[in-house]
Order: sequence, then structure tokens, then C-alpha cells
Amino acid sequence: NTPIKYEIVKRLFAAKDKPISGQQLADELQISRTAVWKYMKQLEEEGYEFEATRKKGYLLQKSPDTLDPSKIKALLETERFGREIIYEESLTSTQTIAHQLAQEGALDGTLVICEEQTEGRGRLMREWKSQKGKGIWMSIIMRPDVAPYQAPQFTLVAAVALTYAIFDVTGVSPAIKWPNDLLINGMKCTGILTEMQADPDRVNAIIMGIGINVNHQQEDFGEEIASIATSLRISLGKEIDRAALVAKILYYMEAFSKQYVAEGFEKIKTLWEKNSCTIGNRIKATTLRETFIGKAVGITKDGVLQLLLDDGTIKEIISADIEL
Ligand code: BT5
Repeated sequence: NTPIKYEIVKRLFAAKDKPISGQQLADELQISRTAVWKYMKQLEEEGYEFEATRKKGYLLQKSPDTLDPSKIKALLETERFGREIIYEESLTSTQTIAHQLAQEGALDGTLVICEEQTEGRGRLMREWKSQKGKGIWMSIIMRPDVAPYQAPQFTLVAAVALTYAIFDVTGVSPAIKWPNDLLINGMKCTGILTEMQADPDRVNAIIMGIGINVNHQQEDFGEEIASIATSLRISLGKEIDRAALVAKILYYMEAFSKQYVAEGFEKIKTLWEKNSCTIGNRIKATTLRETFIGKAVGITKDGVLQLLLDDGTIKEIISADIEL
């Protein structure tokens, strides 16, 4: 029961740069031409802009940047992901809330999303800056049938899904920095945080945290991260509709995680390597205990990073911070 206005928005998005006629909308939605016209006026009042030509119809020029769950749902192309959405203005952390909901039995694909996080976090409890209304701060509760050792690979699955979604919606191609960052021109625009709830031999839930700087302008980044962070808007030069991006992320997350569970890591690995800026470069990897310098030569079928050290040996790195 999607509101009709969002059924219209969905069709305008799907048509991309081909106009849709009022008659076509009226036929498809089984409403009158006058009703279509009224909905278009309503959408215009909400900030949508169309190019309307008498003969050809409507072409979407601009859509306002809101995360209204019913809009996200209207744009979904998924079976399960995003069919349940918890949306709030402000949350401590979408991860924390998603963990609670997962324990209470939330369904596979449940999305927790908000405008602002007051205690957003990265790995090792580092702070994740989540400015109000600027980014996508979301967690997906996933219930794949996998063993706990397979959970870290979902970070790489997510990285691939995110590069596809971002490219589809914006035309920008971020590079994947092992294990959990997406970069544009060497600056971080996205961080991924994969956590799980598991028994010794079975995953109950993966809580997939995704933070994307979307509509930030340079001055929106505080001093702490101004020199390392960037946003999609800075790269693209115009505002992006976050709801449309969220819907695409859910689409690719569902598709690639399904593929991973059904067919294993091999195909994801190939896509990951193609989009990675880590492989082939000399890097410094800092683990909790040690620092290694060498050439990143690949990832294993488990997503572990292989570093060719200067003494000719290969060091396998499971988790680290990387400097290029
Ligand atoms: C990450 O950690 O990159 C994972 C970030 C995951 C955030 C999402 S948002 C939705 C969900 N709810 C949460 O509470 N978290 C997830 P890590 O690799 O540890 O990187 C953290 C480091 O990135 C920080 O120490 C800063 O240096 C930097 N940083 C913090 N905020 C940033 C931002 N908005 N953009 C770019 N870099 C940032």
C-alpha cells in the first residue's frame, strides 16, 4: 500500500531520461488524468521538479532529499531487504538499535536508518561522525545461513554492493580500500561495520552497518576528519537523493549476499579486486600488535589480505588499518 505519489516517483525514477506521459501514469495506476495532475502538483509542492512537455509527458529533474520510509519502500526492487524499516530523526547508533531488534527476532532484511547518530561508531569503538540530514547512517539485519567464520566476508560483499549502488545512482566510482572503506580521490566517503550475533557454529544475525557521507559540503566536516573525509556531493557537484541510494544499496546487498551464500566467495572476490585500490600497492598494515610493510598482492578466498614482505614471505592479515 505505497502512497500513489510515490508510485509516480518510482516510475519517474525508473524511466531515467525518458519522459512518461500523464496518460501512461493514469493507466498504470488506474486513476484519472486529473488525479495524476493533482499528484504532480503535490509533488512539486514537496520540492520535486519536472520538465513537463505536452506531447511527451513528465521528466524528473530534481527530487528532494528525504529519507521518508514510504519513499524508500516505493523505490525498492528487493524481495526482503528494506521491507521492514525503522526510521528515526535521531538515534544513538543504528548498530545498537539493530542489535536489540535482532535479539527480539527482527526479520531478515530489516533496515534501521536515521538522520543523525549521537554515538555512531566505527571499528574498535572509534567514533563515526554522523551529521544530521547529510548522510546515510543505516544498519541492515541479515540472517544468512552461514557459519561464524564467514561473517567477515560480508564486509567485502558490502563493499562490492556499495560501489555498484553508488555508481548506479551517481555515476561516481569509489575505490575499495581493504577491508571496510570506500574512497574517492583517496578520501574516505564510506565506512562499513560488520558485527554478528552467533552460536558457536551458526550465525543468528549479521548486523551490517553502513555510513556514507552523501550531501556534505566541505565545511560540514568537523576539524577532526576534514582532511580525510569526502562526500558524494563534493565529488559529483550536486545534491543526491538519499532515498534512491538507500533503495539501490538494499537491492545490491540482497543480490550479492544471496550470490555469496549460494555460490561462495569466488565471484565477489573478482569484483572486489577489480574495484580495489589496495591490491598492487605498497602499503603499511597496522594490526593490534604489529606493523607490516609490503606489497598487497591479493586476498584469499576467505577475504584475508596477502602482503608480500621485503624478505619474500607472504604475510596473511586478517584485520588491520591500512596506509597507502
Ligand atoms: C568504519 O570504522 O569505517 C565503520 C563506520 C561505520 C559507520 C556506520 S553508520 C551506521 C552504523 N551505525 C554505527 O554506529 N556505525 C555504523 P573504522 O574503519 O574504524 O573508521 C573509523 C575512523 O574513520 C574514525 O576513527 C575517523 O578517523 C574516521 N571517520 C569518522 N567519521 C567519519 C566520516 N563521517 N567520514 C569519514 N571518516 C570518518
